[in-house]
Amino acid sequence: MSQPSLSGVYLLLDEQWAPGHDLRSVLELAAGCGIRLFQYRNKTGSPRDVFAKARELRDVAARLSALFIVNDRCDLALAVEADGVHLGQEDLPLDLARRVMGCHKIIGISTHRPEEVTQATRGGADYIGYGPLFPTTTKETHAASVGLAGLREIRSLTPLPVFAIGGITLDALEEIVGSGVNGVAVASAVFNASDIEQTMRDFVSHFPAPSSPLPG
Ligand code: TZP
Ligand code: MG
Repeated sequence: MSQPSLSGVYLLLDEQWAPGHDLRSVLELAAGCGIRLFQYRNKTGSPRDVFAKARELRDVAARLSALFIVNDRCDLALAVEADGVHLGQEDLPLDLARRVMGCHKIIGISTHRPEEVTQATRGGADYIGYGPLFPTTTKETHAASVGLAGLREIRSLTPLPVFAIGGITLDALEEIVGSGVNGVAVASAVFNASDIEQTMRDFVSHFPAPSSPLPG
């Protein structure tokens, strides 16, 4: 199986955004479609409950050699031995998160304005989420949509992998990829699809396959 990297399709796994789906099965199906990067998001469960669910998903991801990131909480990310944590602008500041996570774990951060992209880059993030790209009903956000022009604008501000997020659909994917982003973080376009397997395959097909590991 191809090596995971910080690019391509980043699937957001949140029970509230995936009614009727078993997230472990979705993760397994997604990995079979070529998705190598997953984030578990749970804003409502108790820490113990979130830990138990994250641990199950992390085990599936590890078996499939996919990267597994936990949203919001460094403690839970470490407790489940995730590959990293994804922070928002209101979560632990990057320098403190790095102190908690150590230098080998991945730290991603959501950004909504060019200044936040620059700050995250200087602060030592490993990747950046940028958005909302387009309006979406999945998450209530007060940030204005950045649009394709906004995505192009920040490309030159950071050498870090950038994932566009928010309202991303297959229709717009060619243009989104053309803006220079490294990947897209998605939920509703996958979970609301009538054929989620085909939709995931279609998403993956817009990105180059990660290069194979060197022999030997
Ligand atoms: N931030 C902005 S939109 C979003 C997050 C975490 C969730 C994903 O949005 P969509 O539109 O369901 O792909
Ligand atoms: Mg957060």
